[in-house]
Amino acid sequence: MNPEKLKDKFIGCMLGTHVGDALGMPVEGYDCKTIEVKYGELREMLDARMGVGTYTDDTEMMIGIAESLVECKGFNGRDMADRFVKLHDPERGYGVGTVRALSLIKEGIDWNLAGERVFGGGSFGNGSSMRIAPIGAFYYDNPDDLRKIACESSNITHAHIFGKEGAALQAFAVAEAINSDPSEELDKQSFISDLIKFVSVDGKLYKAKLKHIKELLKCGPDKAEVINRLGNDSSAPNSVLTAIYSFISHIHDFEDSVSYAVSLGGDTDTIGAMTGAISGAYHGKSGIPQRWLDVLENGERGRDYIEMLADKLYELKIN
Ligand code: AR6
Ligand code: MG
Repeated sequence: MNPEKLKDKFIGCMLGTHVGDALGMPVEGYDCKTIEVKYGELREMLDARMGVGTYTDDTEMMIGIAESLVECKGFNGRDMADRFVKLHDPERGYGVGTVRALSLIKEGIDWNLAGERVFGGGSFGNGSSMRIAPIGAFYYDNPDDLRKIACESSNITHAHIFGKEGAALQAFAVAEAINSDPSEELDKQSFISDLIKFVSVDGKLYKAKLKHIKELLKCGPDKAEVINRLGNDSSAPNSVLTAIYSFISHIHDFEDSVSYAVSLGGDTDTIGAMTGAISGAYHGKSGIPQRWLDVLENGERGRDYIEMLADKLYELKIN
């Protein structure tokens, strides 16, 4: 692939996470109908919580993953866990399971053992899938390593098999989007078939829902049908597939895909973030609307910092 295009895609999946997170955050927890009545199609960043364009735990934890990969020149679980703890800002709205895992790590429990203690056997929340974009990018050309590292990174906070499988599938969707050329017509059915092949024997639920996506693509369903079949809550099995569908059903336009994802309601910041990661990996930063990039928070660890991290990750990958 053309190096400039590849770099654009590395940056796109990480800024895409930030954009989707920031677009979805103000309507988190709203249902689909309420969003439609209040905002119609949500295409502008609203002012809420910490301000217009600010991110939540999704992007904060993604920054932790990217920093760790760059600093350690690859995966280092101890370092990644410590970064999650160091970056944790309670104002950003973390899930209860993740807060529990991070406090166990802070207390000195081994980084590889804390996750299992959450919810007695591990969380299957979408918290380890929402942050995974840098792993999808860094291992975009090696599905075996991608699966292994996605699962190990998930294990820090989300040790349940559905948590790990969700993280691996979301990372693989990012990787496949990087590998696809947006100037050529994408075969949507075979894109989903490749994801089905990637899912492990433990991920039957994910395989079944990917098959639903194949059917939904044929009939152009209404939003209620999509929510009913794929879900829109904060568990990984009820949100990763929703993001994949939002991307693939609006493949030609980054803005359409993320706006659609958020319009489904429920866990809007995270479904927006995961859709933004895949769509940003496909179209690159150049496919993200400038008016959205312009309003992203840009402090010490904001938009420019995320782009710089993506750039470093790309340099590490190609050298
Ligand atoms: N048993 C029962 N419920 C579970 C289990 C389980 N083993 N695992 C997860 N849940 P959590 P996250 C449910 O708390 O994944 C933020 O707003 C349970 O209802 O581990 O980091 C982000 O932006 C639990 O509260 O946190 C995302 O939107 C929920 O899944 C979201 O939270 C989430 O799992 C990510 O949360
Ligand atoms: Mg969030």
